[in-house]
Amino acid sequence: MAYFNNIQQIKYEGAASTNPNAFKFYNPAEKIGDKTMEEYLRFGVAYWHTFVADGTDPFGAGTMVRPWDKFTGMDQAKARVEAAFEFFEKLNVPFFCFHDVDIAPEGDTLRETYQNLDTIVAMIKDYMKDSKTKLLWNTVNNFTNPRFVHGAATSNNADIFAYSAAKVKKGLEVGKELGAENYVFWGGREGYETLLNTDMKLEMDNLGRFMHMAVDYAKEINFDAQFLIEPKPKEPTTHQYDFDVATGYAFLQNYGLQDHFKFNIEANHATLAGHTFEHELRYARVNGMLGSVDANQGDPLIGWDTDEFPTDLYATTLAMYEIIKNGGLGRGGLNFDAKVRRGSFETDDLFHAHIAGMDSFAIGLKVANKLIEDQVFENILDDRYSSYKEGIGLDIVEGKTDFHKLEDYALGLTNIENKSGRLEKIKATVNQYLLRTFAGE
Ligand code: XUL
Ligand code: CO
Repeated sequence: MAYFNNIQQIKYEGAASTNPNAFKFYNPAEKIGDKTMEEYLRFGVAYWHTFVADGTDPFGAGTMVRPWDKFTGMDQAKARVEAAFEFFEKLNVPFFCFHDVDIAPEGDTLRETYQNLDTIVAMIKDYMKDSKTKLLWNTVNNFTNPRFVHGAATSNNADIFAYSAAKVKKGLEVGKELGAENYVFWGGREGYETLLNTDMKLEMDNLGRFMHMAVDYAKEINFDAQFLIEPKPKEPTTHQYDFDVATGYAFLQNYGLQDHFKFNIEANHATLAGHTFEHELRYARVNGMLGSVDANQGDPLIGWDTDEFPTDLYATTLAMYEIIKNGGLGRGGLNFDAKVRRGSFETDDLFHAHIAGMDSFAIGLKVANKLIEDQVFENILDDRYSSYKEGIGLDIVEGKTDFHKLEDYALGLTNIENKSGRLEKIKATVNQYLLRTFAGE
């Protein structure tokens, strides 16, 4: 059965195309530096937003009626798998991602939930045999069901800690079965509302214990996926333990986990934390911790996680700059953790949204590559930090100074000069690159 009858294979038609169902900039085989666009961009479709979400928001019911909604229960889950693989093929995406509950409904007992999962996982495995689309990552949803009201691994209730562990154990087995490249931990309710009833130390210690058990079990079953922590500062809890990359990195180091994890960085989570997307990517990159990306964007006027498809070219350019400087994303990718707006309720919107996101990252990749070829930021930094290349600056970075030596030096200074940071000139240069990269100049 076909679910997207009116959509043909999405192809690259170039910047002048007016076909809404074509790529204007994403040309998978095109070489950018030493890799193809497809190798750099490693796009993934998020199962939950694309095949499960229906546009429900806190004030209104779902607006989206999908072709698979004529079924319910396991029949609907099976229809979603068929639709998903048709969608992946038509869009020509290399990857997809899911939570356990996205692919199969929960049963009345954990055992029944496992059985539902096994049935759908076998079906997905079968479809993957004839598909180029692979599993970028899977995870488990330990936050939606009311049992997770006080958290999962950080719940005050030890039974919930155990239940959460069982679900992650199964998630690791599913990831192995489907050859997942990564396994993601987003601490949905791993945080707290108020300290008035929270033992922060016990909760964080338990989270550390939980992660060690996950690492151990993956080793036991020879599941060699890259483990990723996905930071988010708030929502659903007021204080999430994995607030941002820096906080997550401190947690990993504190519990001796830093060699087993990298980060999955989501743009909208970065902005919720009061950072830019590129700040989080840079923090991870310079610490060797950049693993994968949840590619979306937030609304600057709204203080929650709107998960929009990424279309801000300035942001995609600066993100791709970090990714190229990282030598690519390795086993990671760019997962569209993004949903069509509630008003974009027609099924065609799913294609248009992904095309918009893929084209925006393709533009970002080309512009960032040009900026790097011309060493634009590298030259700016070279000049701006030139005081560390000679004299006292060189002594500082080579570890040849102490406070006595620095005081002697400072006392001898008669005239200190600073140079302009030239921010406006730099921003104008980035704009020039954005506009000229596609003008062929
Ligand atoms: C929630 C979020 C999740 C994770 C996976 O904000 O980003 O969907 O990506 O659990
Ligand atoms: Co995400």
